[in-house]
Amino acid sequence: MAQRGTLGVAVIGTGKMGADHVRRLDQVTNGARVAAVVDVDAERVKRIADGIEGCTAHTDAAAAMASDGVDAVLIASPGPAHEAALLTAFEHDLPVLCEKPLTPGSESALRVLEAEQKVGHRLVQVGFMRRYDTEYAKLKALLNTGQLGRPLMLHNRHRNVATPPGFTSEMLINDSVVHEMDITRWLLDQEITAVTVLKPTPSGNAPEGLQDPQFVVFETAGGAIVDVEINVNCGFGYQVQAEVVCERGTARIGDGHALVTNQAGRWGGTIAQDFVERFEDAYDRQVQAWVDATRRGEVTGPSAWDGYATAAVCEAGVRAQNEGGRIEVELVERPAFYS
Ligand code: NAD
Ligand code: ISE
Repeated sequence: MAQRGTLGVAVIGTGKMGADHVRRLDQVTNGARVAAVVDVDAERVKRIADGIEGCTAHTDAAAAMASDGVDAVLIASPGPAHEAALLTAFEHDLPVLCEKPLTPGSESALRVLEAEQKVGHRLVQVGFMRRYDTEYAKLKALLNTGQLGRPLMLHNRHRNVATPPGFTSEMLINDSVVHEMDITRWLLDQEITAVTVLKPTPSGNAPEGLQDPQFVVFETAGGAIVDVEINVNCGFGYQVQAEVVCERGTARIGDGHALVTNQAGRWGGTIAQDFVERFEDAYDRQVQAWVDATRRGEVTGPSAWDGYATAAVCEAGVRAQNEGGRIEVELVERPAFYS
């Protein structure tokens, strides 16, 4: 299909991620412009709009989506606000890039799936941006060749420097491990069937009452075992690492060896300090791929089904965290619409 003109994007939510996406769409991405910005914080949204030619400021997402020049929507508001914004976008038949989570629970995610199916064609890409990270993409391509054989195990480490105020033990699953849920399903091309959460004595770095770190184990439909160290007050840096152990070999990413220095009797490098730095390239590639596909009239990338499936795994994960033991994931049958 022929490329359409410059894509006018409404960005909903202009906090840490939203402001970064506004900058990206304005300065990095080809073929797009920020047509409107939305935030419940009126001063913040006006300040951001004022910096971009032709961009309008709104405190109401519906008004922004109805405004002139808006062809697509990027949702970067907090998870609980996603469902309403998605349903409004569907009313206007607007393609959407929705930051993870699609919605914070499987019931609300199912409502989104039903609404998208009623529109009759796909509109949603979910912001599981790790799929666009160069290293993860290489790992996926290698697994797809089959040369390593069947994946048996996947080890993941997910470390953050420190948690923001209000970060809860459930958020280690819902906000952080949700990325490993998506990457496991994508790399192994299998659904996750059960979750177990083990809880070491909390780190002295963790705020009072926060169960951090946690050790999460997934079982998959094909019999692979996946573990995740989630450790969000490690203090030293932002690290995301993965090692797949297959029948005929292993493959590992995320060691951060892009630049190694030798100096004064020591060797080493630096560690990224947050996701915006570690995954800058992945966010850029994700948004460019979304803009390109949208201008071609296509929807690609992680779908609303991926958003629903991860929400269901999150629910099992939070139950495993609270109740202990192994909790099976409950998934509805995948509609043909998402095959
Ligand atoms: P944030 O708190 O920094 O920003 C959220 C912004 O949304 C705030 O400015 C707030 O005023 C605004 N807001 C709140 N309710 C709104 C509503 N109903 N309509 C419009 N604006 C509203 O949060 P954040 O860290 O930027 O996270 C935003 C989203 O991005 C979340 O879904 C989060 O899970 C996701 N996220 C993704 C990644 C990633 O690596 N992909 C990283 C961080 C956050
Ligand atoms: C945050 O919401 C993200 O999505 C980051 O990618 C993740 O590393 C972090 O733990 C989450 O809180």
